[in-house]
Amino acid sequence: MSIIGWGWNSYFEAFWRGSDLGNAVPGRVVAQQRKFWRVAGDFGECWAEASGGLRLAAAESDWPAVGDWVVMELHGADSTAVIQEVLPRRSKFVRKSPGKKIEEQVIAANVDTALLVSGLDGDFNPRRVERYLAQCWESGARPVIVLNKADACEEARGKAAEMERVAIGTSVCVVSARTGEGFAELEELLKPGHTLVLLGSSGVGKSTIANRLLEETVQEVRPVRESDSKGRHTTTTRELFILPGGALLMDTPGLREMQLWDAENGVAQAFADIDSLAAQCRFGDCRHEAEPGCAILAALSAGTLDPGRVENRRKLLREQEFLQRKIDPEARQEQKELWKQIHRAARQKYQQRQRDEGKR
Ligand SMILES: Nc1nc2c(ncn2[C@@H]2O[C@H](COP(=O)(O)OP(=O)(O)O)[C@@H](O)[C@H]2O)c(=O)[nH]1
Ligand SMILES: [Mg+2]
Ligand SMILES: [Zn+2]
Repeated sequence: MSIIGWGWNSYFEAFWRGSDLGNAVPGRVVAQQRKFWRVAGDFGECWAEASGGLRLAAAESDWPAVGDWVVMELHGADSTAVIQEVLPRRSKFVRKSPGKKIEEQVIAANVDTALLVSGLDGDFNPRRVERYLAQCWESGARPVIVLNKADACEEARGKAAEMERVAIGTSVCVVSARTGEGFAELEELLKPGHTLVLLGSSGVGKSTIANRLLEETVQEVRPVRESDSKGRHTTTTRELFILPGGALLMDTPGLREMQLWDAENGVAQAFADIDSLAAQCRFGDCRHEAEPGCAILAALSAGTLDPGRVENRRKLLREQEFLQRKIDPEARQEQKELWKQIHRAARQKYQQRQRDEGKR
């Protein structure tokens, strides 16, 4: 498979041409095992380790993640290849790394569409989906909500309608990975060279969906415990696959917790309906608690706004405030500037290329 088949495009090409890379080759990370990465490219596939320079990189988020495009040097069949550099990411789905450390963890890099999967069984939880949505809007990938196990649920339509109320700006697909119901709608999202990632708790059916889309059994599927409908954590290596139609699909292990990383804009976007209500409150500094003329309180008492949703937004904003006090403000600003520069540079290179091609 060529790098084009693995999703290489003008965005990455722009960074590739711009650097002085000697005889290195590009490759895409398809799996990770501790400090080794499985990389695919024009050369085929091989395992690679990080160069000394990369190993000195301080933050966990600077390490290669599944979906990343890397610059690597091949050293023949007998020795491990070496990853020199991670090319700038076009998008990245992240979370706060679990535990006390205030650190960003990259779950999936260079994703176009994120399939946020829930089960229509015991797992169903719109509040959790709001959390994923916020982080997804922040990531640069487009979210699609997938409700799986329609075959095991009597009131799938009702639950879908409930989820649609949190799905501002995105769509909700009701599917069954067991029967194939609803898959036509999913398959419309699969375009050659596009990368999709399956995200969601353990046991919701991500690997079963992957197997069905792959038209073969590649990912291990384990029964969920009946008592709490939670799956055991079976997917130990994340993997990136090429689907029969040419789209790229990433399966991920179930994320036990999904604490947001810096996602101020993502939270705003996920709750855009509430923000636009807030703009109608009589007082500019309304806290939506007891103030007269509060549009949010009015919507709550009219029953057009879900109190659970308002409470969740408050909770996520509090988490953001806490996090932002903890993240080194200088590092945070640097990161923001870096993203701006990356996107500006990519845009300029792309526009230059368009002009050059116009002249030819
Ligand atoms: N009834 C039903 N069960 C499903 C469906 N999809 C997956 N499952 C079951 O849910 C369990 C967990 O599936 P798995 O794909 O491993 O979930 P993952 O942890 O999200 O990858 C397995 O027992 C699957 O057979 C579905 O559409 N309907
Ligand atoms: Mg799985
Ligand atoms: Zn208000």
